[in-house]
Amino acid sequence: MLSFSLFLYVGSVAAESGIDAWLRYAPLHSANSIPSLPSRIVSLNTSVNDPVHIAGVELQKGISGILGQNLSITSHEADSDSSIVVGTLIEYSNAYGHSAKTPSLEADGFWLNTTGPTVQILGQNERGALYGAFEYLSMLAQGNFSKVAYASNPSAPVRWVNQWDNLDGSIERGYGGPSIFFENGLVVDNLDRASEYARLLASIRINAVVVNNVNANASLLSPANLEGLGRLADAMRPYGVQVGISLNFASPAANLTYGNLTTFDPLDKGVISWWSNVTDAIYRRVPDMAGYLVKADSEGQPGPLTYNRTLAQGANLFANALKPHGGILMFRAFVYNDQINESDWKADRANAAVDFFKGLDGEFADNVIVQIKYGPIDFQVREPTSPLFAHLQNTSTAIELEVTQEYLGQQCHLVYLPPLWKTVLDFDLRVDHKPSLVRDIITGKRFNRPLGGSAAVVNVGTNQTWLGSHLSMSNLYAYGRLAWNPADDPEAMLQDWIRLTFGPDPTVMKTITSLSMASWPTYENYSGNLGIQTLTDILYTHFGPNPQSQDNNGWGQWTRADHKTIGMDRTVSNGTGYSGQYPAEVAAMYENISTTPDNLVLWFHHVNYTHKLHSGKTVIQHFYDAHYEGADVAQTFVTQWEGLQGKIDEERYNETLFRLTFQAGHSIVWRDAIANFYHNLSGIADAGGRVGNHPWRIQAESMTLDGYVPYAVSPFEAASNATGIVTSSNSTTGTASTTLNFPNGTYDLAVNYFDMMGGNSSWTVSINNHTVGSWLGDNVDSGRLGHAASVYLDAHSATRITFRNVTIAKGDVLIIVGTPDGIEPAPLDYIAILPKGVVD
Ligand code: GCW
Repeated sequence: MLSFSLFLYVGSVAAESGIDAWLRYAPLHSANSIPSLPSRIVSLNTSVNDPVHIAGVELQKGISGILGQNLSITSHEADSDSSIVVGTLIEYSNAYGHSAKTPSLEADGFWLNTTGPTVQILGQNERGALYGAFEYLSMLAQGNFSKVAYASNPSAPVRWVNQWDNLDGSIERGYGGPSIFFENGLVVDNLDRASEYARLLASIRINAVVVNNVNANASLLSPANLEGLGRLADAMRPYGVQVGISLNFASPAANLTYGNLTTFDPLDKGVISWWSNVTDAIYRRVPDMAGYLVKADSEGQPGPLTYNRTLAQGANLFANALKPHGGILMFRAFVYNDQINESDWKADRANAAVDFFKGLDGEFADNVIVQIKYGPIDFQVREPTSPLFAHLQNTSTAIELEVTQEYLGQQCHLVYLPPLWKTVLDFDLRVDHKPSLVRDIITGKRFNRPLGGSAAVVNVGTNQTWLGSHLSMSNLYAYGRLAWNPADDPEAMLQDWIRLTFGPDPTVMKTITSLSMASWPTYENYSGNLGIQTLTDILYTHFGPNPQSQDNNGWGQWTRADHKTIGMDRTVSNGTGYSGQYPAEVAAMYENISTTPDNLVLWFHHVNYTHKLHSGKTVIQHFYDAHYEGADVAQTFVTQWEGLQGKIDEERYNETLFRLTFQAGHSIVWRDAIANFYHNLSGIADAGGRVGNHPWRIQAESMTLDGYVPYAVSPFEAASNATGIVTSSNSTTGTASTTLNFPNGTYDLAVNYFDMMGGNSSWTVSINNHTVGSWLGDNVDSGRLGHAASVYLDAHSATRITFRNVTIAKGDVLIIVGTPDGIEPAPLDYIAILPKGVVD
């Protein structure tokens, strides 16, 4: 027995690519406490594409992996042996001649009973049976053999994910590689990854995937693509995952062979019949298509407003075509004018959704769901709850979340999102002075709506890790859990995910819990504070810092920062009136600065940098302190992770260490950029004396340069001292040297360089002709970091590499030799010689 468990243990630290995510079915270590399980699986449906059959196969596979027991699958109870019975309630009563005693189950719900010799896993439908099987396997995989008997029902019928996949195979805001669905304008031939994705999604009870980008290409409706969609739907159907598609509103007039009208007016008879024909054609190939998702009149997408029709008239066009087939129309509330004028004090993009939709409540067909982003702007690090949730009382709604970390570090920064999502799901809008939690609104409970639920933009790609980062998968896992039960606890969900993904080791559990739970507050600290938004570059990559990109353009993600003041005045009394979009109690809280929480003060109020927060700090000092604290904590993520060496397989250990190390360096880029920007703008010194003060740095431009020339970086705050160095041509090597004047000792040597798209420069750093290290600037070109890349020296390309424990003596000569490649001129910013414990 002992050698057996040892064998299991060794097996569990073998290299893992991440492809199995939380469905690894890794062998349990503590084989001695495992009670005996039933000896067979009774699967009440044997047709290979039925979720019940899949459930049986999954149980067999899982139990073999987790417990090393090989169970047979039969179609019905052969003798009186104990078994694991899986099927629908109806299949059960047909097979046994009596109905199972279960509490009432809703569509997709299941009953799990492990109390008797026979384990019952019974679904209200096929999908429910599969969900129950995954639930049981999740228990076993976590070493939980307790006797349970309970029913689990979904909070809402719509538990969808959206993929922003383009037909050419790229993914808008995707950081895990190209599409698993499309390439070269068509659905891919090999749909294995699509099936595997469906399996993952089924295990977290997601029931539909919208497979293409909301910025939709009309050629998705070509005959070849309809055939492809059919294959996609066939690949996912066994897992109970339905396919949905995003539509381009102007498709009927698209200049394509099958779009042959001159109008896309939603009230035009030709347009109406065009859509109903197309819809019928799709349902002939995909009889269970979930429905459509439509982004209209937003960010250049066509919509009904072109013809002075309302958004409801636009939505109902599709809803009516879908109705006979039982499909749902998800209509996005993300409608706004992206050319508003900042010189108008009352202009406010945040007002748009309520302005556009409020008057339409009740005008949408009953199979329409309005899909509302959690906040009024766009997936920022913190936003107040979208007030639209309070206004649509006769319309079904769903919340839209983003698992893909568009504004939140693009999977290169660890951000566990459920605590952020919970600020919205658990928010009480106090409609009519009654409890009105967002989670009760979207599930239909608060306003008695038959439909509703959740959608999350996920954007997995062909990367073996799915999202590009192992740790980011906790967000997908927890999204599914919250879609099923939005009252679930973020930390508890996380810990289930950790046990399933990395095993039960208590240190692993403790460390990943601590990193993940600290991650969102940390990212908020070094990105955008007090409700000012993420402060990333909204005009380019959405990745690194660029606070000035928020203002002086029509996108309306303004901060209104000048040399004395900052923040959007969204009050009714003096501002944009946005706070008045909330029901009275909430409106009153936000209208008044004394009752507005600090973490949203700049969202609602325009104040001096010296304004005192409830915390007692000034706004500007809070900015400085938060940024330093955030970057400090991000450094500890690396050292905490290093405590897990040997406790996690090397592959996932190293890949995660690489990302956390990148994050630690980039958090300093963020810290410095934001702190310097506002320091420069306000002229107010940091009471801590840190901003602009870097005693351990040597600026590259102040070294002795040969073949390197100084380069003024834009925006200025993206480089230390606003300046970097680049080789004087793209083909000549450069040398930067300096004599070190630090006390003798052991230091960490950090080098800040720029890793641009379009070249893989190389560098070697040496001290007294002794090489300390060499590296290649290939993180972005190789795709190792999947974030949106930059072709400039800026805060997106700014990267740090650290060599630890370098012995340095006064008078040592440090030389960096840089060799350019492609368009990348071996750019450098500075070096830092860091004594133990110093972060700079
Ligand atoms: O967050 C923004 C993104 C766009 C996206 C848009 C949307 C698909 O920057 O890339 O477009 O929102 O949600 O429609």
